[in-house]
Amino acid sequence: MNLSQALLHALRDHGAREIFGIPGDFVLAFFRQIETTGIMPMYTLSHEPAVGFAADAAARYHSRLGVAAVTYGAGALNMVNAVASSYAEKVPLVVISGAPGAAERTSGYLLHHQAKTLDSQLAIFREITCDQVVLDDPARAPQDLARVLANCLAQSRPVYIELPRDLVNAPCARAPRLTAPRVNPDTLAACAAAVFARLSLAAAPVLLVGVEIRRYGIEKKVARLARLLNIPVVTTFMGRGLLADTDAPLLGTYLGVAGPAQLTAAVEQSDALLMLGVIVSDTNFGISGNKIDLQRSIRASDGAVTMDYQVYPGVPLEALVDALLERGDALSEAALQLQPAIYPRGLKRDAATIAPRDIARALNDVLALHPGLPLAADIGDCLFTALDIAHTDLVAPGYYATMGYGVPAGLGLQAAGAGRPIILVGDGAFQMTGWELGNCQRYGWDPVVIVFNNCSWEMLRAFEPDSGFTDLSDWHFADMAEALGGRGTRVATRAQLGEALDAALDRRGKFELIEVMIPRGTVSDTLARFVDGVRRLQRPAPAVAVAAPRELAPAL
Ligand code: TPW
Ligand code: MG
Repeated sequence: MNLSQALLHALRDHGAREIFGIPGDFVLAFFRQIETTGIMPMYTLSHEPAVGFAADAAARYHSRLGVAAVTYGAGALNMVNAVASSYAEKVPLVVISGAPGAAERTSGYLLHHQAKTLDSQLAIFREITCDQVVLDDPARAPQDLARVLANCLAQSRPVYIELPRDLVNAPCARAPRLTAPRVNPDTLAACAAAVFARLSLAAAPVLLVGVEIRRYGIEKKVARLARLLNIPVVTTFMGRGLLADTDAPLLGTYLGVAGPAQLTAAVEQSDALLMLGVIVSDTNFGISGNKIDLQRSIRASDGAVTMDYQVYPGVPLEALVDALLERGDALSEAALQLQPAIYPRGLKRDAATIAPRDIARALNDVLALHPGLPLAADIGDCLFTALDIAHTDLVAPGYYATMGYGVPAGLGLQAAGAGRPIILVGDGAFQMTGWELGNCQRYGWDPVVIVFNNCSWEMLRAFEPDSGFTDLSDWHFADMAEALGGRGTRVATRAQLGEALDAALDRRGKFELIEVMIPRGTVSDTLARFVDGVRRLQRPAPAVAVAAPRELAPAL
């Protein structure tokens, strides 16, 4: 086999099932190999940020490698923000970039797409990936590929693979699969015993779950553990959508002062908060009014467990969960009796204007009829609205918070076989990547896209109410749908919204764009509480009270 086939087989052997990309001359020969070998299907999009977002969403949904293939310089550097987002949110994304061949490197010319030096791109990607390889030696390539892909999966972070274009067809052996390092059984046993002891001494243990439980494919095990221990489960903001199709005793999502008071109190007052796979970010914890004492929590993430000023290194999340399940011990204390969140249904189909909470109600009606539809959300009030939608799979940039994610992520979900997605996106974010919907016609994708059109960067207006710079004009997005191969409907009343959703879900084969007109200043209840909470936390604290540290105040 040749080097590009070795690469494609290695990707497949490590779990990848599709490639997203945009070609360019430095990567043409590789794209030809992708097409002729048929080892995996390839989907091309229009702009590299979307390639990264689509591959990221496919990886998140299936807990497997996502692959983004681009050309050198103009292509790869266009994808930096998407890869940074995957790095921050722990997504195993493989970036493959074409590159100049050896003879070109020494030609004496500056090469097109070259920024500073020929290795500037590698240096930039070093900062936002957990491992890198330049495949400039076909003899070493199999081992290097095995290492890089194993690290991508083990650390659940992006990796960077550079493929010089003169070596695409060079003979190369198949890459091996490395075996995972053994977990030290003594460390694991001591750790599991300590965690269990700590939980059994607690009066009010709570299990807080984060995205790592999805990344490592252990949601079912975590649900079993929660039932065995009989402790209530809460997701972080970033972890919204986790455990959606399990019977874990799920209460809802922790959002500090912006969340339901009872749930916030349960998390903040817990004397044993077991945090499994949680990213300790400002969006997850910055709006904690009664700041959680992280030192008193039990944290398992990034391959280690930390509690009571002790660190148990080399204990992956799954190993800890397995060990606790194997003990098979339940906690003796009765579990906290808390009500799970209730998600309102029954859209009022009248002539009133539409508020974000009406969209949540309408989508809860849809999900009751079509359970399991996955959601892809952008950042903006659409993501806060998603918190009022019943638990279902959700991909969203809840921590890194990049705009432009929603539409391409939805396309990535459908390409990867997740079913027909519902995409939630604001008008500002839609201006960034909405055009990507034009690619649906080529592949038969038919997402339902809900554009929250408030003619505004409303989330910013919420923080800066008197600003003029947050005004956007009315772009009439529904009118563009047909030209892009879809169907568009613009709605301004609740009755129209209900009808448009019914019709969109009845039809298949083309994307459906529902442009929901929302009066400026009308935001979801959660965003209103969030803004209010951030304002309160940012006010100087009275001398005796303990305030959230400045760096934890969210700035989306
Ligand atoms: C790539 C900063 C965060 S939220 C927001 C901006 C500009 C406004 C979003 O407007 P939209 O939604 O989509 O109309 P809504 O509900 O607020 O009206 N550039 C990038 N990412 C981020 N997060 C920003 C800027 C931002
Ligand atoms: Mg907007």
